[in-house]
Amino acid sequence: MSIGFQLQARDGAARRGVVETAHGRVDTPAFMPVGTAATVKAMRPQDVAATGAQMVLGNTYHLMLRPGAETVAELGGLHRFMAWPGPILTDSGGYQVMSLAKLRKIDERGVRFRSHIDGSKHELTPEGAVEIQDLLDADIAMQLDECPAAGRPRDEVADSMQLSLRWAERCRAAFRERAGYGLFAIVQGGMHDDLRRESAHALTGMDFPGYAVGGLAVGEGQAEMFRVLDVTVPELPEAKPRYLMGVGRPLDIVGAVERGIDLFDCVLPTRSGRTAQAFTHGGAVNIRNARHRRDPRPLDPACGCGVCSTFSRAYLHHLIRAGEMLGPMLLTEHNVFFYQTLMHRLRDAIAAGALADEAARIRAEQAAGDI
Ligand code: PRF
Ligand code: ZN
Repeated sequence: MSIGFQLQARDGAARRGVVETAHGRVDTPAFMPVGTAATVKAMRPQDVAATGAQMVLGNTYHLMLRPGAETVAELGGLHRFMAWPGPILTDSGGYQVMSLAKLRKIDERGVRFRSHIDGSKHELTPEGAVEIQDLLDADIAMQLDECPAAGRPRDEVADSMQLSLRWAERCRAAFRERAGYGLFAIVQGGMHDDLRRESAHALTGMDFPGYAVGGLAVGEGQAEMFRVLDVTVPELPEAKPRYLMGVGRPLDIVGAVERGIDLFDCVLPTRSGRTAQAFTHGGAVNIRNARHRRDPRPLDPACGCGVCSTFSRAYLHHLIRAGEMLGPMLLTEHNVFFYQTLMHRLRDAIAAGALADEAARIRAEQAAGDI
C-alpha cells in the first residue's frame, strides 16, 4: 500500500533515495517542474521528460476551476489528459486560494472563495481537496493546509498551525488508500521553533507516507529558512520522503539538500524562462541584455541541453526582443534542464560521499555572476 521510499546513500544529513509511485520511480533529491494547469508552460511533456525530470507538480486549485476535476477524471485522469505518463504530485489548493482567489474566507470547515477566472463561488474542504486529487489521479496528494502570510503575530501562526493539524487528520481519514498512491502531510508553524517542532511531532504521530515543510520561502530570507529547516527536519521520520514546498533558487536547493530535504518544486525555472532569465553554470543571465546581441556563444557552454548545443546567445536574444514565442520555449527548456543537471550532481555527490565539495563548486559557479 501507499508509495515506496528507499534510502540508498547518506552524506551528513543529506540522502539519496528513490520514491516509488503507481506511475514510476523518482530518484531523490528531485526537482519537480511546475505544471499548474496540466502543462509545464511552454514545454511538451516528452521534452520535459528529456530534461531528466521524473515527476511534475499539478495544482488542485487551477484544475478544479478549469477544466474541473470530474472532466479530467472522465478523460482518464491527469496523466492521460496532459500526456505525462510519469508520477504527478498535486498541491492541495489552499495555498493557491490564498494567493490567487478573491473574497477568501477560512474557517474550521475549509476555505470558501471566488474564482480568479470568472468570480464563481467555490469551497475547498480537507475532504474535498482529497477527493479532487483522487479524481485527478495524483500519485502524491497533499493535505489541505493554511500557510500564514509572513509577519503574522505568533498566536495567529499557532492557531493556523493547529487548524492545519486538524485538517491533516481529516484528509487522512478521507484519503482512499491505493498501492502506489500516497498523501503527504505539511508541517507549518511559521518561523517559531517550538511551533515547527509541535507540528512535525503531531504529524509524525499520524503516520503519513511523506512529509512536506510548508510556510517557507514567504520572504523570510535564506538564512532564516535554513534555520527553520535545521529545527524541523530532525523531527521528521528518517524513512519517509521530505518535500520543501515552493523552493527555490539553485543555492536554496543545495542548502536544503544538505539539511535532508528530498523533493522540491518551484516556478523559478519555468517562469524565468518566460522573462528571459536563464540559470547557467556561470550564474544568472538575462538574455534580453544588449550585450548578447552579437554573441555567437551558447547560452551556457557547460550545459548539455539541446538549446545550448544548437542556438547562440545572439539568436535567443533576437527571439526575445522580437517577442517570438520560441524564445520563452527555448529558455524554459534550458532552465528545466539546468535544474535537473543540478539535482543529478547533488545525487551523484551524495552517493560518492562528496556533497560538501560539490556544494562548494556549485556555490562558486553561482557566485561568478553573469558571464
Ligand atoms: N502549503 C502548500 N503549498 C505550498 C506552500 C505551503 O505552505 C508553499 C510555501 N511557500 C508553497 N507551496 N499547500
Ligand atoms: Zn542549456
